[in-house]
Amino acid sequence: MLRRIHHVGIVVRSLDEGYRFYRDTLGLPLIKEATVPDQGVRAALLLAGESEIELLEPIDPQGGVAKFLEKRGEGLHHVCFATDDVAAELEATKAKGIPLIDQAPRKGLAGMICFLHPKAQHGVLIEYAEPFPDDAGH
Ligand code: CMX
Repeated sequence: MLRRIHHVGIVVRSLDEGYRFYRDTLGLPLIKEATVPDQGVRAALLLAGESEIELLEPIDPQGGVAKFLEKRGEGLHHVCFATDDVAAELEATKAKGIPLIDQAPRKGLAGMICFLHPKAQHGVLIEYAEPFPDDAGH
Protein backbone atom coordinates (compact mmCIF):
# COMPACT_ATOMS: atom_id res chain seq x y z
CA MET A 1 0.00 0.00 0.00
CA LEU A 2 1.23 3.50 -0.80
CA ARG A 3 1.48 5.31 2.55
CA ARG A 4 2.25 8.94 1.90
CA ILE A 5 4.27 11.21 -0.35
CA HIS A 6 7.85 10.37 0.56
CA HIS A 7 9.44 13.15 -1.46
CA VAL A 8 9.06 15.49 -4.39
CA GLY A 9 12.01 15.58 -6.79
CA ILE A 10 13.18 18.94 -8.10
CA VAL A 11 15.81 19.37 -10.81
CA VAL A 12 18.32 22.14 -10.14
CA ARG A 13 21.32 23.35 -12.13
CA SER A 14 23.50 23.15 -9.05
CA LEU A 15 22.94 21.58 -5.64
CA ASP A 16 24.86 24.39 -3.99
CA GLU A 17 22.49 26.95 -5.51
CA GLY A 18 19.52 24.76 -4.54
CA TYR A 19 20.74 24.63 -0.93
CA ARG A 20 20.72 28.42 -0.80
CA PHE A 21 16.92 28.43 -1.09
CA TYR A 22 15.67 25.06 0.23
CA ARG A 23 18.12 24.68 3.15
CA ASP A 24 19.21 28.22 3.98
CA THR A 25 16.07 30.25 3.20
CA LEU A 26 13.32 27.71 3.91
CA GLY A 27 15.36 26.12 6.72
CA LEU A 28 14.82 22.50 5.62
CA PRO A 29 17.47 20.27 7.22
CA LEU A 30 19.75 18.36 4.87
CA ILE A 31 19.38 14.62 5.58
CA LYS A 32 21.84 13.22 3.06
CA GLU A 33 23.65 13.91 -0.18
CA ALA A 34 25.19 11.42 -2.57
CA THR A 35 26.30 10.90 -6.13
CA VAL A 36 24.17 8.31 -7.93
CA PRO A 37 26.35 7.53 -10.97
CA ASP A 38 23.92 5.15 -12.72
CA GLN A 39 21.28 7.92 -12.66
CA GLY A 40 23.74 10.62 -13.71
CA VAL A 41 22.97 12.85 -10.73
CA ARG A 42 24.18 14.36 -7.51
CA ALA A 43 21.15 14.18 -5.25
CA ALA A 44 20.18 15.51 -1.83
CA LEU A 45 17.26 14.87 0.51
CA LEU A 46 15.99 17.62 2.80
CA LEU A 47 13.38 17.05 5.49
CA ALA A 48 10.01 18.82 5.16
CA GLY A 49 7.82 17.65 8.03
CA GLU A 50 6.82 14.05 7.29
CA SER A 51 8.00 14.30 3.70
CA GLU A 52 11.16 15.31 1.92
CA ILE A 53 12.41 17.38 -0.97
CA GLU A 54 14.92 15.71 -3.28
CA LEU A 55 17.19 18.04 -5.22
CA LEU A 56 18.72 16.58 -8.38
CA GLU A 57 21.74 18.06 -10.15
CA PRO A 58 22.70 16.37 -13.43
CA ILE A 59 26.31 15.24 -13.75
CA ASP A 60 25.98 13.20 -16.96
CA PRO A 61 24.96 15.18 -20.06
CA GLN A 62 23.43 12.00 -21.59
CA GLY A 63 21.34 11.19 -18.48
CA GLY A 64 17.58 11.59 -18.13
CA VAL A 65 17.88 14.46 -15.65
CA ALA A 66 20.29 16.42 -17.87
CA LYS A 67 17.88 15.97 -20.80
CA PHE A 68 14.99 17.12 -18.59
CA LEU A 69 16.93 20.26 -17.55
CA GLU A 70 17.81 21.04 -21.14
CA LYS A 71 14.23 20.57 -22.41
CA ARG A 72 12.17 21.95 -19.52
CA GLY A 73 14.56 23.90 -17.30
CA GLU A 74 14.70 23.67 -13.51
CA GLY A 75 11.58 22.53 -11.68
CA LEU A 76 9.37 19.69 -10.49
CA HIS A 77 10.64 16.36 -11.79
CA HIS A 78 8.87 13.52 -9.95
CA VAL A 79 6.61 12.52 -7.06
CA CYS A 80 7.67 9.60 -4.86
CA PHE A 81 5.28 7.53 -2.74
CA ALA A 82 6.48 5.60 0.32
CA THR A 83 5.62 1.93 0.62
CA ASP A 84 6.54 -0.85 3.05
CA ASP A 85 7.09 -3.29 0.18
CA VAL A 86 8.36 -1.79 -3.04
CA ALA A 87 8.68 -5.17 -4.82
CA ALA A 88 5.04 -6.06 -4.14
CA GLU A 89 3.87 -2.56 -5.12
CA LEU A 90 5.80 -2.76 -8.39
CA GLU A 91 4.40 -6.24 -9.16
CA ALA A 92 0.84 -5.02 -8.49
CA THR A 93 1.39 -2.03 -10.78
CA LYS A 94 2.88 -4.25 -13.49
CA ALA A 95 -0.12 -6.60 -13.23
CA LYS A 96 -2.37 -3.63 -14.04
CA GLY A 97 -0.49 -3.14 -17.31
CA ILE A 98 1.05 0.21 -16.33
CA PRO A 99 4.27 0.97 -18.28
CA LEU A 100 7.34 0.89 -16.06
CA ILE A 101 10.86 2.25 -16.27
CA ASP A 102 12.30 -0.19 -13.72
CA GLN A 103 11.29 -3.85 -13.95
CA ALA A 104 12.72 -4.52 -10.47
CA PRO A 105 13.49 -2.34 -7.45
CA ARG A 106 16.99 -0.92 -7.21
CA LYS A 107 18.99 1.01 -4.66
CA GLY A 108 18.38 4.79 -4.69
CA LEU A 109 18.98 7.68 -2.33
CA ALA A 110 15.53 7.30 -0.72
CA GLY A 111 15.77 3.52 -0.21
CA MET A 112 14.86 0.66 -2.53
CA ILE A 113 13.13 2.45 -5.38
CA CYS A 114 11.53 2.07 -8.80
CA PHE A 115 10.09 4.43 -11.40
CA LEU A 116 6.90 4.13 -13.48
CA HIS A 117 6.84 5.68 -16.95
CA PRO A 118 5.44 9.26 -17.05
CA LYS A 119 3.43 8.57 -20.23
CA ALA A 120 0.89 6.51 -18.22
CA GLN A 121 0.72 8.93 -15.27
CA HIS A 122 -0.76 12.01 -16.94
CA GLY A 123 2.71 13.42 -17.60
CA VAL A 124 4.07 12.96 -14.06
CA LEU A 125 7.07 10.75 -13.34
CA ILE A 126 6.17 8.54 -10.37
CA GLU A 127 8.58 6.76 -8.04
CA TYR A 128 7.94 4.22 -5.26
CA ALA A 129 10.39 4.01 -2.34
CA GLU A 130 10.80 1.58 0.51
CA PRO A 131 13.02 3.56 2.89
CA PHE A 132 16.06 1.80 4.35
CA PRO A 133 15.50 0.62 7.97
CA ASP A 134 18.15 3.12 9.18
CA ASP A 135 16.05 5.90 7.66
CA ALA A 136 12.95 4.95 9.70
CA GLY A 137 10.71 7.96 10.15
CA HIS A 138 11.92 9.55 6.92
N1 CMX B 1 8.27 14.03 -15.93
C1 CMX B 1 7.38 13.96 -16.95
N2 CMX B 1 7.73 13.61 -18.22
C2 CMX B 1 9.04 13.36 -18.44
C3 CMX B 1 10.02 13.43 -17.44
C4 CMX B 1 9.58 13.80 -16.13
N3 CMX B 1 10.43 13.87 -15.11
N4 CMX B 1 11.22 13.14 -17.95
C5 CMX B 1 11.04 12.89 -19.27
N5 CMX B 1 9.73 13.03 -19.55
C6 CMX B 1 9.08 12.85 -20.85
C7 CMX B 1 9.72 13.75 -21.89
O1 CMX B 1 9.14 15.06 -21.87
C8 CMX B 1 9.40 13.00 -23.17
O2 CMX B 1 8.07 13.25 -23.54
P1 CMX B 1 7.68 13.35 -25.10
O3 CMX B 1 7.98 11.98 -25.67
O4 CMX B 1 6.23 13.70 -25.06
O5 CMX B 1 8.57 14.41 -25.66
C9 CMX B 1 9.50 11.53 -22.74
O6 CMX B 1 9.34 11.53 -21.31
C10 CMX B 1 10.83 10.94 -23.08
O7 CMX B 1 11.82 11.79 -22.55
P2 CMX B 1 13.32 11.91 -23.12
O8 CMX B 1 13.83 13.27 -22.80
O9 CMX B 1 13.37 11.44 -24.54
O10 CMX B 1 14.16 11.00 -22.20
P3 CMX B 1 14.28 9.44 -22.13
O11 CMX B 1 13.18 8.72 -22.82
O12 CMX B 1 15.67 9.11 -22.46
O13 CMX B 1 14.08 9.28 -20.55
C11 CMX B 1 12.76 8.85 -18.64
C12 CMX B 1 12.91 9.70 -19.90
C13 CMX B 1 11.62 9.41 -17.81
C14 CMX B 1 12.49 7.41 -19.07
C15 CMX B 1 14.12 8.90 -17.87
O14 CMX B 1 14.43 10.21 -17.54
C16 CMX B 1 14.12 8.01 -16.66
O15 CMX B 1 14.37 6.81 -16.74
N6 CMX B 1 13.81 8.60 -15.47
C17 CMX B 1 13.68 7.82 -14.26
C18 CMX B 1 14.92 7.84 -13.47
C19 CMX B 1 15.23 9.20 -12.93
O16 CMX B 1 14.59 10.20 -13.24
N7 CMX B 1 16.23 9.22 -12.06
C20 CMX B 1 16.66 10.41 -11.41
C21 CMX B 1 16.32 10.37 -9.97
C22 CMX B 1 17.36 9.64 -9.16
C23 CMX B 1 16.83 9.07 -7.86
O17 CMX B 1 15.83 9.58 -7.28
O18 CMX B 1 17.47 8.10 -7.38
